[in-house]
Amino acid sequence: MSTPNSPMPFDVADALDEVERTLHDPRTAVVALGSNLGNRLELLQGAVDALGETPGLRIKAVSGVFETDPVGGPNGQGSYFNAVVLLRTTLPPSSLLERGNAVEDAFNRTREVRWGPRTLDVDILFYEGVVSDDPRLTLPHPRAHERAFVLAPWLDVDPSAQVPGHGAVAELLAGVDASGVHRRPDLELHLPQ
Ligand code: A4P
Ligand code: MG
Repeated sequence: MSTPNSPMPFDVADALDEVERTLHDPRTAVVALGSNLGNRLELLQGAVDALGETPGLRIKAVSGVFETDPVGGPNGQGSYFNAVVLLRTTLPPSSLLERGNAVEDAFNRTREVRWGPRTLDVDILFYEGVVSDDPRLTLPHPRAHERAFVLAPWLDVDPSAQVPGHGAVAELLAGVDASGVHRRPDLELHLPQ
């Protein structure tokens, strides 16, 4: 039994608190999807469905589909389809990242060239209450605040969204060049069945 004079070791108590907290207190998270190889719309819908099947994760809303000029990477890449998903989850951030990587792998994502063409990219933009500069999982995503291909679908799915440390998504989007980002009103993603 722990008394004020014989507390549990600090790190164990902290870890238990963390598990307890996430199990009972779902958090909002925001995930970006991108694809510029293969059937881009089917790939994005497949990612939404696969995320939606994850235990401890519920998708609340999905943005419109945006067709976007590639930023960075080799010349001659095709345009991307980008979208953003708003979700609630009891998974801690590290498990959400693992799940995102597993969904990428399920759609044959390979990683030969940084910023090169990809069937599917799943990035965590935001996880409620967590700021981290760990390179394995940086939160908020380190480039989200400067990228129109992320900010435009993020604003679409959550007009009041904020990027911690950077400000409102609406204001950030107004300050970047969005000329290569076009909403495709003829296309849409649906919530998982
Ligand atoms: N990582 C760290 N923080 C995060 C996070 N918040 N979410 C680590 C996801 N992953 C995070 O990612 C590399 C490493 O980042 C992972 O091991 C993970 O632990 P990756 O997906 O393997 O590689 P990547 O996607 O090529 O690199 P990166 O740095 O994620 O690239 P970006 O910044 O995502 O850019 N142009 C358009 N129009 N649309 C796009 O979607 N995407 C990119 C990729 C470039 N240009 C684009 C688009
Ligand atoms: Mg990525």
